[in-house]
Parts: sequence; structure tokens; C-alpha cells
Amino acid sequence: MNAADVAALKHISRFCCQRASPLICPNQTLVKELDVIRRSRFLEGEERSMLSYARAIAVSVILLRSSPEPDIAKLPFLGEKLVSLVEEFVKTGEIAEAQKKSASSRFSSLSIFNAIHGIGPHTARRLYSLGLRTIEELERYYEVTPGVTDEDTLSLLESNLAKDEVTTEKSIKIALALRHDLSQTIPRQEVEEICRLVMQELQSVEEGCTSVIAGGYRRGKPQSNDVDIVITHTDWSLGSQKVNGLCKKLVRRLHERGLVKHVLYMSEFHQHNVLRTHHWDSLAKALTVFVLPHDPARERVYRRVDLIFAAPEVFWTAVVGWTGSTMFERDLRLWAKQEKGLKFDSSGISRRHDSKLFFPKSEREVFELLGLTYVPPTLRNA
Ligand code: DCP
Ligand code: MG
Repeated sequence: MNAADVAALKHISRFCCQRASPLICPNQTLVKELDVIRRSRFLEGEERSMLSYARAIAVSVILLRSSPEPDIAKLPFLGEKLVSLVEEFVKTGEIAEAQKKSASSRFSSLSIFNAIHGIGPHTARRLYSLGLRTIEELERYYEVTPGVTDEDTLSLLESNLAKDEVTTEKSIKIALALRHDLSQTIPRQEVEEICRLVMQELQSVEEGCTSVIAGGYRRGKPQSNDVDIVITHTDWSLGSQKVNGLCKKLVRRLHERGLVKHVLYMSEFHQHNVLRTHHWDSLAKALTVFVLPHDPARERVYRRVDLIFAAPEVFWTAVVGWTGSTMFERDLRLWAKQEKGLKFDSSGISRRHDSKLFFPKSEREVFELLGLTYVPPTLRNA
């Protein structure tokens, strides 16, 4: 970043894609308290309230740091309720509502359920309403036996390979059976090792591909919950042809090599449609469970690995879209729409009034097209 970029990012904008948000902030305790309430709103399906907490967290963190004794009432973008919560925290060192939520058994059950891949807030609430409270009860409900047999693995893999669709219930069973492994975070070195192995296999499937490890890893997190790899082909003239169908081929290959054990979700590239039930992009992707080759010197832990495939012309929008954070992405989309008349998502940038598509050739060009100062990945931790 040059000096002008640094100066521009110090300006406190309503959009977090115009601010510098480092990984570690000095208001960590306040953030944790506010985040309990944010998560509770999320689990209860109160989207608007959840968002105002998310925004408040992102902005108050920056502002409270910039001055030792900030005038809380003057913090921009914070409603009355949020201001009073921050004041309460400054006075007492905690927020009563957050303490109450943390101690609530409903909040605790919903959190435990939601931590399983495939169980969103809606399903978590449904399971709770059926009387389920603990992870053991959840296991009985889904008839999960300890470990998953190879037969289950193969049938799920084959059916996902054939159908290109979510098999939520089966995915939940697998995620539940492997929850001890999947809840362990992945150190950076292992993230890199996994990517190296994936790319080595990809080389045998299709020569000339390249990738970027996105997600929290790229934002500098020392430990990740999963590995997000965005893949494309280096040949711009033939690239999209080469990327088509690659997802399935690579997953098959990785499975044959014993590296991919399960596929929780897989889709080939698809056009946007109004019936989409999730807010994902239209890129081809496979959400997998991966394991490193046997090594007597260390324990084998199952890891979540997401493989995302983008044609060369949308590779950099895919990388920006999958680098996150979730809040940064949300504001990128909002900024593009409200301030620029553009539509941004991982699968491309288009102009709203005539659907003209843009094909940035670098990450900086993505920011330029959106009329934004470049924010390095490590400062996108809003
Ligand atoms: N992303 C998004 N919207 C989604 C899914 C993903 O904007 N529905 C973006 C933002 C995320 C990034 O993709 O930061 C990767 O998603 P992850 O769930 O893997 O989250 P992180 O990689 O940020 O953190 P971690 O994997 O360590 O939990
Ligand atoms: Mg990730």
C-alpha cells in the first residue's frame, strides 16, 4: 500500500470495504460480548438485528481504538441501543444481555447444532423445537454411528458426483460423525501442504492450472476452520473450456488417491436463478472432507477443504469474493450496488442497467473497477 492508500483507509466510512480492519483489535473483550448478542440474533433468524450488531462491532472496534477516551455517544453508525450497550461495557466491563445469553440453554443448544456443517439456524431451531438439546441427542436423531463406513462414503461421493446437488441430511450425518476432527482448527503450514497436494493432483488432471488459497488463511489467520482454494486455468483464450467439468474430475482423482474422503456438497457452474435458496455464487465448487496421506509421525485429522473453480476472466473476482471476511463481502456487494450501479459477487462484476460484464486481470483491478482504494487481504478482517 502507498501513503495515499493508507490515508484513504483511515477515513471512517460507513462501508467496511473502505476501512482497514486488522485481525487483532484491542477491544477484543467488547467484541466478544457484542458478538454473543449478534450470534444469538443470527441463530434466532433475526437477520436485520444481527446485521446492525455486526456493523456496530466492525465500526466501534476501529473508533474505540483511535482515541483512549472516545465520546461514545458520537460514534457514527451506532443506534441508541448499541451506544447504551457500549456505555454499559465501559462502566462495568461486561454487557448483562450477553452474559444472560451465554448462560441460556437455548442459546447453547442452538450454537452446538449450528456448529455442525449443514445445520443452519433454521434447522437448528427446528431440531430444538423437537426437544433435542445436546449433541448426543442429535447423534441419536440422525442415527449416527461412531465413524462413517467406507460404504457410506462411496455412495455419498458417487451420488453427489452424479447429481450435482446438496444432500443435506447425508452431509449432516458425516459432519456429525467427524465432528471431533472437523472442530479442530488447521495451522497455516498444513493449509499450505493440503493446497500443494491438491495442485499436484490437478496437474495430472489438467495442465496449466493455478490457484490461490483464499478465506481466513489469506486474511492472516494463524488457524483456519477450513481450507478455501480458488482454482483457474492460466490460458485466457481457452481457460473457461478447460475449467468446465474440472471440479468433478479433480474430486474423482483426489478420491482415488485417498485424499478426499467425503463430498458434502458439489455443484457445477450454474446460471443465477431466482429460486436459489442460499446466497452462494454460481461458480463450480466442491465442499469436501480431506485427509493427508498416512504418516506414522502424526495423527491423521479429517479437514474441511473447499475447492472453487473460476474461469480466468472471473478468477480475481472469485479470489476477492472468497477471501472475505463475510462482513467485508457484504459491504462490497452493498457498495457496488448503492454507490456504483454495479453487481458484485464471486462469479463476476456486472453493470446493473445493461448487464455489461467486467473482467479484471488482477485483484487491484477489482478494487479499481469498484472505485475503491485497494485494501490488502490482511486488513479485510471486518
Ligand atoms: N463467503 C461469503 N459468503 C458465504 C460464504 C463465504 O462471503 N456464504 C466468503 C467470506 C468468507 C470466505 O468466503 O470469509 C470463506 O468462507 P469460510 O466460511 O471458509 O470463512 P473463513 O475462511 O473466513 O474463516 P474460517 O474458514 O477459518 O472459518
Ligand atoms: Mg475458510
